[in-house]
Amino acid sequence: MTSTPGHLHKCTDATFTPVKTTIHFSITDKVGALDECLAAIKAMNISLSRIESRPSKTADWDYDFFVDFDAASAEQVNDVSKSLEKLAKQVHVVGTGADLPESTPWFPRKMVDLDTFADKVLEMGEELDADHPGAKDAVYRARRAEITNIAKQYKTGQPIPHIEYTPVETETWTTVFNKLITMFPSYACREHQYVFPLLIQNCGYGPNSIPQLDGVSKFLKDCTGFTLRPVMGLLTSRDFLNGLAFRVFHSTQYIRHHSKPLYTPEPDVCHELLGHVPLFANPDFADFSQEIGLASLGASDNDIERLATIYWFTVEFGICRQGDQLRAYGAGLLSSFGELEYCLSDKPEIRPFEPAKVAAQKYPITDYQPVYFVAESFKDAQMRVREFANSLARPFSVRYNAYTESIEILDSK
Ligand code: HBI
Ligand code: NLE
Ligand code: FE
Repeated sequence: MTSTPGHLHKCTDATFTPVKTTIHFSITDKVGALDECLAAIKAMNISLSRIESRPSKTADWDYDFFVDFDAASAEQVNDVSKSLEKLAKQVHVVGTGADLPESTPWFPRKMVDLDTFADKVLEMGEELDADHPGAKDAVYRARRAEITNIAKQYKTGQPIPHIEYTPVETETWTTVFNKLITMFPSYACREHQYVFPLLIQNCGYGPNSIPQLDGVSKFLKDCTGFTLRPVMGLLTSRDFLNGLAFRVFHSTQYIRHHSKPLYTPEPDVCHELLGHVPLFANPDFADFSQEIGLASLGASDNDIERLATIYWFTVEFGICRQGDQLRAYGAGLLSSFGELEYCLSDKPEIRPFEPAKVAAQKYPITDYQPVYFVAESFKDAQMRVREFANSLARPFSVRYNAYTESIEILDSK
């Protein structure tokens, strides 16, 4: 007779096939606290296949642990949970494929799920259409269609195709680039200024040609794990924010109309490359952006609206205090020569950054902002947004597993 591994003898439930199970528990910072929990699991003759830790988001100095094992029976899961409850502060069994409440809106669980966003772009709003300087230019529209077609075909994991930009397009870039670099030293936040020379060195940033998204995406991946995905145009707020949960930034690849290089209401490659990219290379900013993304997964429509507004007044149009000066860190400011100067003049209204109030603020999308919110520091904005995101009503919480590029559902906050 061949011998059976010891733990299988304990399998009492004949109908139960081994199920990969995750248990989440929290412990207070104390010498040996984790050791005791692991000893209890060892005593049940269970072999763990993974253990991960993170500082708790709910209590200072607590730590969350996630352990995986192949459960031989439902009873065994129960036993582990019971024995951990004696040692740890909170214990949650995170069943594989935890059930979500039926009212939960669909959200991407794996990186490839982002492929479903490809052709779901919003039409240019009427407001935008009428204002758009390229609306009546047939050549411009045809070129846009050519470039957006790349995004339409794009699938997860593929390299982003290079685009050979025309002389007219390159000239628009040159105008924008040369104007903006005169402003950055006195208007951009220090995080932007730190990364910009690295983009010149590593990604072909410069006045003479438009950098390719592919190289920029690889650079960001090395810095913070963020990657770019080409997109046809505006996604819904929900889809766009959901992408951030995966550290994916949806980036347009076309350029604004040459007749109006210093302001456009829409995202374009100047806005993405000069405004967003430098900040996504910053680790704290990357964490902060992903935090908004994670909060958006399965959120109610109402909460999506609030998160989108916070996104708008931070990632897009945020200003911050650095030393005794105000500086821009929002991409919509950093890519617009006109608005960058305006936002730090005495014309707009400046209010303190308080997420609950920011979330309710109305804003125009085709004109300079009448109101900006100033973060006392970059870190401070990050902290406040995290707190706000944690306060949203959602009967489950999520985390991103970077190894499997997928979202794990925790059945409780
Ligand atoms: N879609 N492609 C794209 N780029 C954005 O910057 C963008 C978007 N959809 C919505 C959006 N931004 C924001 O205005 C917020 O609603 C999230
Ligand atoms: N107004 C910005 C610019 O001109 O670069 C783009 C903003 C996109 C939200
Ligand atoms: Fe943007």
